Amino acid sequence: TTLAPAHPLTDGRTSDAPLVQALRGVRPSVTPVWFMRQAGRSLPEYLEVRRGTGMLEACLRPELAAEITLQPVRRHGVDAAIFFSDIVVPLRLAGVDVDIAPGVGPVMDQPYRTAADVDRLVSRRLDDDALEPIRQAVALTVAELGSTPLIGFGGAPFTLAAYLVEGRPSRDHLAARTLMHADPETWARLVAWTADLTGAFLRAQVSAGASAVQLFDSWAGSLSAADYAARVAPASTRALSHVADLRFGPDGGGVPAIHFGTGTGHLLPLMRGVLVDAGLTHHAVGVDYRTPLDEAAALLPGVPLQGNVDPALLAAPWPVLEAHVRDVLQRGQAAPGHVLNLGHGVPPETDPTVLTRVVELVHSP
Ligand code: 1CP
Repeated sequence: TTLAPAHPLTDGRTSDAPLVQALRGVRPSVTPVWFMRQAGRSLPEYLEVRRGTGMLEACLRPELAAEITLQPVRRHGVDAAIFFSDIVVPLRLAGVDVDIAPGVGPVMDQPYRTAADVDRLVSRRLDDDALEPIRQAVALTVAELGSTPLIGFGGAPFTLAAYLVEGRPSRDHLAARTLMHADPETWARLVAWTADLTGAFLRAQVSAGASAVQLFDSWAGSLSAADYAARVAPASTRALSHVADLRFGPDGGGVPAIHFGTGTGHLLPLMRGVLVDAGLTHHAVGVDYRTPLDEAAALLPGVPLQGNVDPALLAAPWPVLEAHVRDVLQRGQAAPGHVLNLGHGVPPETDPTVLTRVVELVHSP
């Protein structure tokens, strides 16, 4: 499917943007930088527009979602916008009773743990029509962004399944990891279903104008490499396959993709394999702060990397943070392309002027 000429990767708006170049393995003149969770509670302008509106409700109001997506781009001058939404939005659009509780995160009406629970869940379908607010929000955002690319995203099947099986945020995802072994067949049906849901969510964002995608497998680090390879990677490949046939521009390249998790030092080659198996040739692996980028580059020869400033250092004195950012930039030279980011999301109490200063440093080191 070659996308309409109006797509930003096709009409030239974002095809040479530093982020897109870095994800293609080319070193742009400046290192691109954006921050996971750059929208949200660190910004007073976010708290202002969110007042009185629930998280999921905000995600489903296109003008509001577009405005929140644009706020950190205007303020910090980052090289990419990340779509304001949540990994559980497609669950809600498929009719699952999920809410995002303030200060907690995604909470289900019940944990989905037995074969019967999973049967009921996977009988739900996500109608293409239900994705209309997502497409509208993306289109409104992209119309304002000009040459700054929008990154679309989705939750990886394991991370989504962890919330569904646990019913709420958990530390070690014990119930999910138990189900994977106690009833592998039910597990496989669950992650195939979450893969298709995230795949449809990603496809809606890319077809409406997103110039890259990021698959968040935030909790994959709790898995052994053997479990990840056997029980999770095939579903993640399935999720990303939903966007692999979308082609852009004269060279007909696929959408650039980033695969991110935390605590995944032992999984990096497998996570890269998911991108390759999905057929996404332009890609990067996201690395959290535990694995230095030069070590990640040695594990992933020839692969662009994203990361990995330690979010804890955002609250340290500037000279400490500055030295750390310079060290990350230096180690990032070991990869063919580097997108500077945090090792995980912006902590809500972060002083936003510090983020702006990091962007300035990365652009003029
Ligand atoms: O009311 C609020 O402000 C709620 C806080 C909030 C926000 C701003 C949540 C609840 N989600 C979001 C937006 C969000 N979620 C974004 C878009 C904006 C941006 O990055 O600037 C993205 C990419 C996500 C993705 C997301 N949601 C992930 C993957 C990224 C990560 O942080 O690992 C995960 C795990 C979630 C679940 C979730 N949603 C919200 C919370 C607090 C959580 C985590 C809960 C937990 O600890 O398990």
